[in-house]
Amino acid sequence: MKNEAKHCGYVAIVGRPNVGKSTLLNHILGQKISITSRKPQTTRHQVLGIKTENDHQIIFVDTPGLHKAAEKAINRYMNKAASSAIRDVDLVLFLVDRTAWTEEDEMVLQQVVQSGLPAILVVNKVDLLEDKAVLLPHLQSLTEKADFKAVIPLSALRQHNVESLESEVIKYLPESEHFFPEDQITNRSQRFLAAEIVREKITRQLGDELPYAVNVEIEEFAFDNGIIHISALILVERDGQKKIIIGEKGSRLRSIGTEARQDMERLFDNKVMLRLWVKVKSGWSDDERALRSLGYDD
Ligand code: GDP
Ligand code: MG
Ligand code: K
Repeated sequence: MKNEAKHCGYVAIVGRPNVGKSTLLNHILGQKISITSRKPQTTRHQVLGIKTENDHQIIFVDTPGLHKAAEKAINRYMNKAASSAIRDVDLVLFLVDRTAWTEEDEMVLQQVVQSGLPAILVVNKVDLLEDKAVLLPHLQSLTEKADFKAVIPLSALRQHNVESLESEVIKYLPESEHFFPEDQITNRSQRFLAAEIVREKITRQLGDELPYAVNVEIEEFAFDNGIIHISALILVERDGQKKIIIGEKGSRLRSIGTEARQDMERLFDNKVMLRLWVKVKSGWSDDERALRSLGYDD
């Protein structure tokens, strides 16, 4: 056995909605613990992704994208979660999209710079670049925006160049005992992950009608006779939203349930029996007290 010093540290993954933060985290961990979708702001809660390899343990913090309008309570909560993730970490990974630079990127950049933390700029989705020649001058211009430790172009989805990022990241981990057992990949419970999976399927299958209006609570999570029995309650704000989720003769809800169950079986490596219910609970996204009781204050 080698007798090398152990290293362990926290790494925040920040960037505007939809740049690929959750996709990157899931692929680094080799497991789906953070939900992804084409719509912005699918990640509402702070999720830790833990990767232990040899003497290094990296604890990733996935964050909701920072965004401008914080009118509703849920938006305020999300902004708070995003900016608090930048504190108390050893390194920041700042994700941007291949060529576009937006006002939202600029906002996140300000937070990164103000934090004074070492930061690596990750330019994601390079697989979508038709003309690779535009990449170099773009990387050059990004380098000038701040004093980044490194600038790494990659594709989180196609898994291109993700290893170079990982080998760069471990340089910034302080010498420390590991905080988590080596086989633990997340701080979240199976219950929490089950709720996130249901929410992801709803977000993916439905149009923009239901941006923040949906919340999922796990009412039952029980292991019985080799099967995990899960009951999930889908809370919406209005009756119309309930109808959309249920769909024609329940078809939408069934298809959400099928996809969610398949993902759960893969994640938990076990047969799953999933029951879904939809209930109207009006105004939950604009009521901070209701948010607290649903677990948004952690
Ligand atoms: P987040 O909001 O920053 O967490 O972004 P997500 O991880 O949810 O990704 C948003 C969308 O971008 C999803 O549809 C992903 O499949 C897609 N995506 C993420 N990374 C890549 C990539 O490297 N290449 C391509 N083509 N799409 C990506
Ligand atoms: Mg995300
Ligand atoms: K997203």
